[in-house]
Amino acid sequence: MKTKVAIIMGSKSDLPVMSEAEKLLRQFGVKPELRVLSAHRTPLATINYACLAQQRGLQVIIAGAGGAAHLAGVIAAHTILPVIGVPMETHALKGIDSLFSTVQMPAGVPVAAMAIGASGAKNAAILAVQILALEDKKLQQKLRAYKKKLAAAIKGKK
Ligand code: RP5
Repeated sequence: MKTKVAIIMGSKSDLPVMSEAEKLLRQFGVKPELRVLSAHRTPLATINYACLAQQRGLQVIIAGAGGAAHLAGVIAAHTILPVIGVPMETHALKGIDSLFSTVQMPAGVPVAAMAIGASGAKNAAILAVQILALEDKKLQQKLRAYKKKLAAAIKGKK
């Protein structure tokens, strides 16, 4: 089966957080491809990847980056695929820098910005599954089951 979801990240140091997205996607039976691509360190490779993504069969791109986090925006500038941005927590500004860089896209080039860090990575995976589920009844069932599990889990908490 063709890979439909990509998880890209600005540095290998983002992997511990972005692997949360991978784990969750795999729970839904979606196997993503992972790439380390940087908007400022490997700009040409990043643009090339974004330009070819759709013709390679990808349907959603999740992009995680920290600091001046322009990765998701640069990817979104070069593809018509939906791009989900995950702001990494940072040492200097606790991820506020990443959040603002990811969320404040000027009109015309949207990035679906998630929460900072692991919560954002997990939500990015669920949103990607929701996008794929528009045309996939099995994924719709899995999403319903997932929501039921979430509801059951809070009852178990004190
Ligand atoms: C960003 O700079 C990356 O996405 C990462 O979050 C941050 C720090 O990168 P390293 O210095 O750890 O490679 O481009």
